[in-house]
Amino acid sequence: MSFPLTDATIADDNRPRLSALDEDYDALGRTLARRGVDIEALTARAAAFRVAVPSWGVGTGGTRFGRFPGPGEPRNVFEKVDDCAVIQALTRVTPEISLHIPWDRPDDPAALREQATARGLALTTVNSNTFEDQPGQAHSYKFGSLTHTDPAVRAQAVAHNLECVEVGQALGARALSVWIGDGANLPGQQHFRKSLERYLESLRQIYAGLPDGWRLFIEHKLCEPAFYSTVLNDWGTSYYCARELGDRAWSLVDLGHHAPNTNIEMIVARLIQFGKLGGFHFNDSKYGDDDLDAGSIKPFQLFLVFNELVDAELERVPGFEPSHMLDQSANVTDPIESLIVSATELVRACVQAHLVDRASLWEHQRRNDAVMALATLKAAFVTDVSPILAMARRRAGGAVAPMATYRASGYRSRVGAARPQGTGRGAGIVG
Ligand code: PSV
Ligand code: MN
Repeated sequence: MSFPLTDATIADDNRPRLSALDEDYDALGRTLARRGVDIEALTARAAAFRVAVPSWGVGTGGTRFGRFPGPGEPRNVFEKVDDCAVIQALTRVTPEISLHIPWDRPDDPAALREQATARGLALTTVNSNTFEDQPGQAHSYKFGSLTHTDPAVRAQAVAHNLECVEVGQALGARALSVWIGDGANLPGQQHFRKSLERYLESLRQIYAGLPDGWRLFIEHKLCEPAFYSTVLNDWGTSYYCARELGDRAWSLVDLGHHAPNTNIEMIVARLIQFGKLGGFHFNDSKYGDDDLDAGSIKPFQLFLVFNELVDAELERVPGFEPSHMLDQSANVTDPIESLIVSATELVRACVQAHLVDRASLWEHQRRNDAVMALATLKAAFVTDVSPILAMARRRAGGAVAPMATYRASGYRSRVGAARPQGTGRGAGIVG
């Protein structure tokens, strides 16, 4: 199937929207100038924003009650790369993919890398999977993987992670992301301290196998699939482990992995301050690890997270270089559309955070003027920066109106016809 979203087709679709965009952009530029803000600097920041798309996000996700795949689900990693390329062609902020092994284990890594490169994409992070059993594996992960009581199971899980690194090297990746489902379902099932010791012992072996220039991300999660306790349950434990492991180990914050109402922006600030914020899995949630589109439920929280990130960026905090990744599951939407929306919402939050008048904010903080401090944040948050996002995309060759251009391209119905289903495994997160 030929790739329908070329620079030329996107430019054609942009054309009738350009004069309105110019008008809106100029009007916003004048408004911002009155606030002492240079719109061009914000547009440049929007254009420089990057977030990696999860290979597993382009398939329909599911819950334990079922999965309802849509037409044209990618049947293999090559088709996933094609779908990711559509998101990048339209948004121009997603030139990276994070992969999940074994879901995406390529028979021919060189061919996969070549295809990604041809589409202008890089395969930057590999995620290991010891949270489910694979056909033919010697030991089960039912009672844990890297922290299992049986050393043979731990050795198998360590070996899998090292294999992920090997595959990642062939693909040009530079980071291994480790999330384990290990934990307990009932009080008394697991010895808290011993299981964490086993976690560290296993991770030290993985850390020792990291190639030069690689980073190790460890991802905490308070529950699920273990519903009483998990081994790497929170950011404090993650920070402790990352510090124990060494300079190349970092904490990864998945927004959905916290109890409802947790102050995630403060966790982000703490990890920045302690020099261990490695990156994010962005998504949104109402109740648990809902994996909803970024910014769909708590856009103000997303803005506040970016407020911390931008604050650190502007202050040039040493070693501050967090990886942005999406990790979401589309159950009822076209996954490509959801990922486009999420990527856009991240850029929006980033640009809005750059609009915060920091000198005023600090002054209000110094004077303990809580009302004005919040008002300063809100002034940035309520500014509609859509023309900046659209202008940044247009100048980079992307779509002024990505969703409209995507729908007009007919991509979904084309892949629906070109990818008969029924073979291979589904592409989305399993329920
Ligand atoms: C676990 O809930 C998680 O957030 C981890 O990042 C996994 O790798 C991913 O979801 C996919 O299931
Ligand atoms: Mn995650």
